[in-house]
Amino acid sequence: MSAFASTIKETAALVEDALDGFLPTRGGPLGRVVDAMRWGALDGGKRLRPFLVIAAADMFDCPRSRSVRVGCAVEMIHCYSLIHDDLPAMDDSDLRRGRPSVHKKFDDATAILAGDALLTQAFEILAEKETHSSGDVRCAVALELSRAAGKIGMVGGQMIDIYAEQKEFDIEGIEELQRLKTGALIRFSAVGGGLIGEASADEIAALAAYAEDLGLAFQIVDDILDATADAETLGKPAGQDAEMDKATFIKLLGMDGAKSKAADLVERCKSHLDRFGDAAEPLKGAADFVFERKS
Ligand code: GRG
Repeated sequence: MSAFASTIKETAALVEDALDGFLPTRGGPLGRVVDAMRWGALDGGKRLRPFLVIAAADMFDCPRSRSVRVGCAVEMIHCYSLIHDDLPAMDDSDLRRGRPSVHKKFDDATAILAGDALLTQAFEILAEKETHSSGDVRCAVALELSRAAGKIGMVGGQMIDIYAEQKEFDIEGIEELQRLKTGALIRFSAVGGGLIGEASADEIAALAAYAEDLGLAFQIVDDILDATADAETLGKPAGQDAEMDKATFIKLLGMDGAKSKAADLVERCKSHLDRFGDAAEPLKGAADFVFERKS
């Protein structure tokens, strides 16, 4: 296993334990929503966003007891978005992370409530004193996450995406959509790690620049993986027929163009961290991981 793979595994285990503790099982109707939250949030996923929070916070010697909580908050928001995205009214997916999606395992109403409860619990965790002794720091993190998750962030991006199915996108349009839909939470993760570690404004700006390029690279790689999977299903070369009704980087740039843009973004995102020296190696490793990932 590469050094980076064992580092992300180690932080994922910390996050898994903390999420498990935040979602204690119980009986009755309340137990049903908690079971659905657990199904949607535990035991799966790469935990990339919490990794970014923890690795960014580590650079400023922030105690893990704090950064893991911020990592759990952003992972809860991410899992809520996946649960809602899988619903019949949105992407209508039966599977998530290799097993039945929450509405398939439970039902639509339970999936909606489980997503809502993960969303609200994320902010409960951030507001609690254990996250930071300073109310100002807790508030700054919560403000940043609410903006990243809401109408000027992920929800706004999802809205544009849903209503854009028939629209022609140019490269600026698709970059703007993805900056909101997937980029905003990735940006939050690095910036939130800086905030909880009490980084300076300049340091936060460098983390934001890193994460903005990383978020775009992440989405381009996601499009490449989707197009490759579609092509395998259709038995055609990747990029020729992949989801041509939907705006993707592959449609606009071609497979080779998309790969080269992702590679350039990954190199550029790492350069924003040069000022941090060796302390930034885990975040630079995350960028390579995003580029090389297979799922
Ligand atoms: C429903 C409000 C609302 C928003 C949904 C992000 C999103 C918005 C929907 C997800 C659709 C999707 C699959 C987008 C592609 C990029 C993406 C977010 C992939 C999943 O993230 P990973 O690869 O997943 O980090 P894991 O399972 O590893 O956590």
